[in-house]
Amino acid sequence: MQTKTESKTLLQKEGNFSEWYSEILKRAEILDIRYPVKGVYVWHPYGFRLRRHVYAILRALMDNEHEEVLFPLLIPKDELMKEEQHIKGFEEEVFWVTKGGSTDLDIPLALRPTSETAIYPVFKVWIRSHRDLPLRIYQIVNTFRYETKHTRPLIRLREITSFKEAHTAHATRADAEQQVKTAIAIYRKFFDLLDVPYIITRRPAWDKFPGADYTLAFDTLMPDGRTMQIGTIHLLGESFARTFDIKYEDTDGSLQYVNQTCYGISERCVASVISIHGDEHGLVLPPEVAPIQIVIVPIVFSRKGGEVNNACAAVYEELRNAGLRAFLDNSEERPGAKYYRWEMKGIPLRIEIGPRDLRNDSCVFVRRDNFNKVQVPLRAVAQEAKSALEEIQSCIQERANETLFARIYESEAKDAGIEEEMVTLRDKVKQGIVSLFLCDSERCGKDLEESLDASILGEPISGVQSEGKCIICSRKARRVYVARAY
Ligand code: 5CA
Ligand code: ZN
Repeated sequence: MQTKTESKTLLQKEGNFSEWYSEILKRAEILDIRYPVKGVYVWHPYGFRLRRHVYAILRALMDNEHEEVLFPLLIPKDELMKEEQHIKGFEEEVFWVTKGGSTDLDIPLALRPTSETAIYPVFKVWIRSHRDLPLRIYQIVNTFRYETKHTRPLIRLREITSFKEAHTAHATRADAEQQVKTAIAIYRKFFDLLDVPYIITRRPAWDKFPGADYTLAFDTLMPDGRTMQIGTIHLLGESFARTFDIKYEDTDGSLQYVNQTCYGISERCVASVISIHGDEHGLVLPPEVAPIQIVIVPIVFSRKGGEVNNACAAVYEELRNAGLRAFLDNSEERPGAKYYRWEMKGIPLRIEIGPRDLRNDSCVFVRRDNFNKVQVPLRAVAQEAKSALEEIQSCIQERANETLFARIYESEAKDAGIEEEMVTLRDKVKQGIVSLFLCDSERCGKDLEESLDASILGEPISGVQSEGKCIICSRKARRVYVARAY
C-alpha cells in the first residue's frame, strides 16, 4: 500500500514517459498489470468504461456500412497455412492449441493472430453472386500474437483484447480501392473524436501486411518521440480470394474472384488517448470519451450543508437531463482529495459549489485541460457546461496537433552523401518524425534505417509530393517519413 503523501506526488511526464505511463495506468485504474502471463493484462472497471466509450464511437462509425459478426477464436492449422505470404509473416507469432485434455488433437488449432483465415473460408460459401457484393463485416474480438519484442500494456500485447477488424469483399479492384478511401475516412473521424493526431502513410513494399497488395497506416507520435502505429488499412486484392477460392457469378454469368480489403484498430487507440493528452496530474480525457464528463464537488464544511447539497443535486439533475455524463461526488472525503482523484481520472470539467457561490447564485467551473477557473450563474449551468466541454474537446485537439506537427522535421537535403545532414537527421529522429527523399529500393531503405536507427513509415498519402534525389543513392526519389517506432 502506498501512503497518502506518496500517492499524491506529481508524475513528471517529460523525459520520463515510460514510468509516467505505467504509473498512470495504475493510479487512474485503467489496467492491472499483475496478471501472471507475459503481455496479458486486466482491465479495471474504470479503464473498461473508458474502453467502452472509445469503442462505442468506433462501433457507431462502423455500423454505418458494416455488419457486426463474431467468428471463432480457433483456426485449424491447414486453413491458417493456406495463404503462403500471410503465414510467412505470422508463423513466428502464432499460439497453438495442440491438446484436448491429454489427447493430441488431429489438427492443431491456432489462436487467431488476426482472422483472415477464419473468415475467408466462410466468405467462400456466403458469396455466390454479384448481388452478394459488396460484403462488409467487422468484429471486435481478442487476438493472440506471440510478440517477442518488449511487451507493454495496451501497446504491445500477446492477447490483444480489443481488436476491431473489418473485412470486405468487392466485385472489382476499383470498388476495393473505393473501400480503402472509406476506411481512411472512418479512421480519420474516429481519431479526430479522440483528439489523437496522426499521419497517414503507405508502408514500403517490404513492410506491408503479409498477403496484402499494399498497406496504409495511421501513426501517431508518442511523448517520448517515438511513433506508434494506431491503425492499418490493407488492400488485399485477389490474393486471398485465389487461395480460398472466393468467387462470384458476374452479370454475364462468368465466375470472378472477389477483390478484398481489411483494416484494423486495437486498444492502442486507448493507449494513445492516455499517453498524448495526460499530464503530471493524471489523465486528461477528451469529453467525447470521458466516462464521466463533469464531476460536481460540494464544498461543505459540516455534515449538514443542506443548502449546498440541494444545489448540487439540482445541478446534477439538470446536467443529466441535458444528456451530459455527470457525477455528484457526495462522499465524505475532503474536497482536496476529491479534486486529486478526479483529476487523476481525467474528468474534463469540475463544478464546485459552496455557500459563498450560492449567495451569488453561481458555481465555479474548473477545466481539467488547463485548470482555468470561471464563475458561472447557476441558471445557465447546463448550457455553459455544454459549451465548456466543446471548448475542452477542441483545445485538447489543437494542443495535440501542434505537438505532433512541430515535431516533423523536413530535410532539405537535395542529394546523397551530405554527412552534416545525416548528423542533423540522427538528432531530429530522436525527437520525432523526419521527412526526407528516399527511392523505393529496399536496399536504400535498410541502409537508411540502419544509419538513423529508425524505421521508414512510408510515403504520406496526402499533401503535395515533391520529387527529389534519394538521400542514399541519389536516384529519383519521393518524400517519406522516418521515425523511431514503437
Ligand atoms: N488483419 C489486418 C487488419 S484487421 C491486421 O491484422 N492488421 S495489423 O496486423 O496491422 O493489426 C492492426 C492493428 O492492430 C495495427 O495497426 C496495430 O495498431 C494493432 N496491433 C498489432 N499488433 C498489436 C499488438 N501486439 N498489441 C496491440 N496492438 C497491436
Ligand atoms: Zn536510393
